[in-house]
Amino acid sequence: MSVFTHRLGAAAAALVLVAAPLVAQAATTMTGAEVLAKYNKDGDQTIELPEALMLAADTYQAINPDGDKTLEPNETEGRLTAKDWERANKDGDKTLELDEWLSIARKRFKGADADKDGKLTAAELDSKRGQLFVAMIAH
Ligand SMILES: [Ca+2]
Ligand SMILES: [Ca+2]
Ligand SMILES: [Ca+2]
Ligand SMILES: [Ca+2]
Repeated sequence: MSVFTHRLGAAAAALVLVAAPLVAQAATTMTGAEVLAKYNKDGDQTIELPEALMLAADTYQAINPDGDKTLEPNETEGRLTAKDWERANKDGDKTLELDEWLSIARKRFKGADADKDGKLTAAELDSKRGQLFVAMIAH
């Protein structure tokens, strides 16, 4: 391999390293405090599971601009990974139905609920797993 092509290869590898976090970046990022201020409707300082699922259902509508009853992969960019799709898309079609979407939301909520009390606090929302939930539902 010539020095020139070797350098090109290194440059390409560096580009991939730089680009990777951008691809994984959430569509919207919000802190736990911002999430509570915007989405917590009942006056406490937490998001409970029923609130989380209602919120996820709202998001499902909000990010579905073509107005059909399903999400396509381009509509979940920055929110779901290919692996989420693989796991949740039980019927194996190319679309995500509401129940499939909510099953992911429920799983991410539980993953973020470190103390397992059924509520997400600002701190839990700010955790790494909390931010996975936030990335999914922020809109
Ligand atoms: Ca609440
Ligand atoms: Ca759609
Ligand atoms: Ca499906
Ligand atoms: Ca909790």
